[in-house]
Amino acid sequence: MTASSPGEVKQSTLSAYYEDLQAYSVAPLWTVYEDALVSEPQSKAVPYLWSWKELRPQALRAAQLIGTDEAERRVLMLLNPGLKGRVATTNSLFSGLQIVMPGETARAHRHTPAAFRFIIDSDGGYTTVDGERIPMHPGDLVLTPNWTWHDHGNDTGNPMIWLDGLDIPLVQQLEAVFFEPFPEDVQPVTEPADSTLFKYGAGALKPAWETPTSTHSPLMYYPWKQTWAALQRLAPVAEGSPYDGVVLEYTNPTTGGPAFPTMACHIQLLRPGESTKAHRHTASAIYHVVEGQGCSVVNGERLGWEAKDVFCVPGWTFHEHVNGSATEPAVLFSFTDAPVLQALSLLREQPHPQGSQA
Ligand code: 1HN
Repeated sequence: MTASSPGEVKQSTLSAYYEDLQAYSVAPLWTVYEDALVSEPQSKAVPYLWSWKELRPQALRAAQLIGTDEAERRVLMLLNPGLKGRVATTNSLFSGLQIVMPGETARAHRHTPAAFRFIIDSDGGYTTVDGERIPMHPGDLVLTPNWTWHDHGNDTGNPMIWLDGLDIPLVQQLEAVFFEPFPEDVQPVTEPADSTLFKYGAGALKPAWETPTSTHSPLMYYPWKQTWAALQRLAPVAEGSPYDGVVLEYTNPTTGGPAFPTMACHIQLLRPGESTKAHRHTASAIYHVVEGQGCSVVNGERLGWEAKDVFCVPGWTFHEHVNGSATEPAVLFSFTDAPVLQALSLLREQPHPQGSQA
């Protein structure tokens, strides 16, 4: 038998001590200190792209297999491969593809996670939000903020598919999820058509007789017609952002701030042949390709995209965008958790030291 060295004796004494501590629900900080206080964020989420060509048939298949009478929401969740076991597309954001077939409704409910729909395929159909029936055409953005009643319906002859965006991973982490079904399947329509659009969607003009007090946008509907017109007007004349091209934020018209206290939504146009510089920020982002083709380089990885694909950029990962066409624009819709980080003084941004990734 060989005698234990002083080092070995110390190790086994420490191990025994650490084991004893477990009985008190206590652990030594010094063994995990470097894991807790990293020099900079290292997201477990990975850059990833979900292909529309692959997923559209799977959404249609879901519609054959299960009805909206059985599934509260028929959504294909876009789950980040780096976040196994979580309902999350990035650490704090969720996205999914929802399908509603002709004649179907998705019953009314409300929840504390905030949500929006960005419409991909539809001939119409609607979401009713707190009594207002909002139309859903491709490119439209419809908000269903924290605790607003919402149900969806397809009164057209063709399937509707849209991108759902929610802050549910964040709200879950905060243990603040509440959910309530509406007493009936469909909520009554009590508001005139386009009521929030007429009140709050008139550009620089807003009602002077009242000030909405909610922390989210009082405007529930951002029609594609207006979004597209704004991009078209600006693209030929604007300088744009070095990182995002001609990028516009969907704002809360009463504050000029983000649409939700937890999520900001943007639309950006990359002009023909445009490629952006690379930067990174602590906010994570999910992108949907409205039109065009190209690629984004995320953490050195090339994500090639075409119309209707979805991809994610985890927080603090360098990213840049390339329009792959020399003649056509590329248009990306995106959402981030920047408002949360901003509110907590945790939003940091850094340009890539070389301008772009090799
Ligand atoms: C939800 O309630 C909807 O209301 C969509 O349409 C997607 C994803 C996770 C949890 C709840 C909806 C959802 C969701």
